[in-house]
Amino acid sequence: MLLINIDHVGIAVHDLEAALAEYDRQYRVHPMHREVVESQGVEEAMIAVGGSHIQLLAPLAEDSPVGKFLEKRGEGLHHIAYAVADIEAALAHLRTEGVRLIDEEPRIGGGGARIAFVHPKSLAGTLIELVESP
Ligand code: MC0
Repeated sequence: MLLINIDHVGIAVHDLEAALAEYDRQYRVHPMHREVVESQGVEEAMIAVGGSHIQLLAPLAEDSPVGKFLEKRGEGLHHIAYAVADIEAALAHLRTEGVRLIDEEPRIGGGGARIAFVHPKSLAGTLIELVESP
């Protein structure tokens, strides 16, 4: 199991345009990539910061994961995504350690990356995403 780096930090927002305008106004940064990921019920915008990214996430529907999160907790830190070289090996390792996986198998996320989520109840109340870049 090797965490290569922090691929991105996901932040849930109600309004993507408004959040991007604030990032521009306050930090003078712009998204390098925007994408609707229907399978996850989100529109995402990726902002490059150093060697990593901030991922702003707006829900496509109220009953999506980010929609439910916003309703319960409001805007804020949603997940941390770690880059891994071999996502199947990483999931196998976590399974061996008895960690509660949300995704037993990788699925396709933004940018065509293979991703899998680990339940926030497994570690310090933090939703973790594993990312194997294409
Ligand atoms: C929920 N909980 C969280 C949380 N979401 N804790 C920390 N961080 C989060 N993001 C907590 C709740 O407060 C609650 O705790 C407990 O987990 C159960 O939550 P729930 O509201 O009942 O919701 P569930 O169980 O229906 O779903 C939560 C779960 C879900 C994390 C399993 O959101 C999920 O499957 N997430 C993975 C997919 C996802 O988030 N996709 C959107 C990003 P208490 O203590 O009240 O019981 S997609 C993405 O990021 C993509 C496109 C990409 O990077 O490529």
